Amino acid sequence: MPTALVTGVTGQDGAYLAQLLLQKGYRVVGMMRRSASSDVIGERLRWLGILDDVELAEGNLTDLSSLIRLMQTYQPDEVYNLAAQSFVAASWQQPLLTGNVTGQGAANLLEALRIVRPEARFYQASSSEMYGKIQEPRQSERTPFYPRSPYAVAKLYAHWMTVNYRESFGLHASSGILFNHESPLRGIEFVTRKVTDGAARIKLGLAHELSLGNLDAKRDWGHARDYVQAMWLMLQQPTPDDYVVATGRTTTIRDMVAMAFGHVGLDWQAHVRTSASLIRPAEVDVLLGDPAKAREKLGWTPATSLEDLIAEMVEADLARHRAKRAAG
Ligand code: NDP
Ligand code: GDR
Repeated sequence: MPTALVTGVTGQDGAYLAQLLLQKGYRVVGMMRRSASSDVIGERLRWLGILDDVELAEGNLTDLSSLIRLMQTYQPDEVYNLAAQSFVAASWQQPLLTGNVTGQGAANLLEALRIVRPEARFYQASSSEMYGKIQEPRQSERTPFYPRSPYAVAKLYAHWMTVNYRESFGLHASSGILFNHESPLRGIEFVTRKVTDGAARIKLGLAHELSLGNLDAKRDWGHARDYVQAMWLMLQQPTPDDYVVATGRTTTIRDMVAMAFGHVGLDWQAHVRTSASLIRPAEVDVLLGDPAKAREKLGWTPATSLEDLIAEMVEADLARHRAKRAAG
């Protein structure tokens, strides 16, 4: 039974990846940071019904010794680095922490791997945010990067460290440049979930309006459940490489909002207002990925349309609020 070590296992992707790896017969060790609220940690794993199947082990990307200890204890065959301060907007409020966790943290993990477990295969969660100020209308593995936030700058460092450790030390280290992917397990601060939760609350009479920022930005959105498959496929290849993972379709925030509100029969314009406080200091205006390489080399294609994704998220939020209401 192969062993996988997943950092960020309590996050959206960590939960779906753990589920996929368990289905494939892996022993899954999930790294989580210590929290004073340990009773609520693992909610996403519980939602997927796999909390008891994942071995949770404490560690922190900023603490190299904890990473070395995890490598020594579990001797993983595959290491997936999903942990990060992942909210772009927060990265302007906490730029140094974002650099320490999202950037340096990945380097710490690569070091632990190189020192203790160089034969293990490594996945780095790179991001389409690295493209930032767009240089080409469709972004592929060959498109130049131009990061537009402290988060994206940190991700770029982690990305190049992954490439560098592959080239310097011959590690089987791959980087997935993933475009936005969402699900009912998406954090509530990200725009899709904020919108599906808002639409559900307004539909149920729990709220009247929703404040959003820039409605003109465009994103290439897919389903997290589909995207974790690509992560796993990358580590099954004989040689490590970098891959764009995207749907190849881009949609404005405005049209996504209309989709979510339309799903519950509401006119979004009657409920959504824009707030200057939610506009970012620098914006990534449009992202549109070209997943041709992932399709050709990994045989990966996205299975879920944006319409189905948004419908699934709205339904999950309706169900959550109804359950809360029923529980009093
Ligand atoms: P989430 O924000 O849902 O999860 C982030 C995870 O990182 C959480 O488990 C969090 O733990 C953990 N974490 C944060 N800081 C530390 C730390 N110092 N040490 C250990 N763990 C820590 O992100 P997603 O699941 O959406 O994304 C997974 C990865 O993919 C991230 O690296 C993200 O930047 C990247 N990415 C995501 C995309 C997306 O669209 N979702 C697209 C491209 C890249 P806790 O629960 O304690 O907060
Ligand atoms: P993003 O996702 O920054 O692309 O990063 P997010 O959902 O936060 O923003 C997407 C776009 O929506 C606009 N927007 C708003 N965003 C939020 N969060 N809240 C709002 O009220 C709002 N109104 C408009 C934003 O300005 C932006 O243009 C996500 C994260 O998962 C990263 O970790 C990951 O690397 C990238 O996707 C790919």
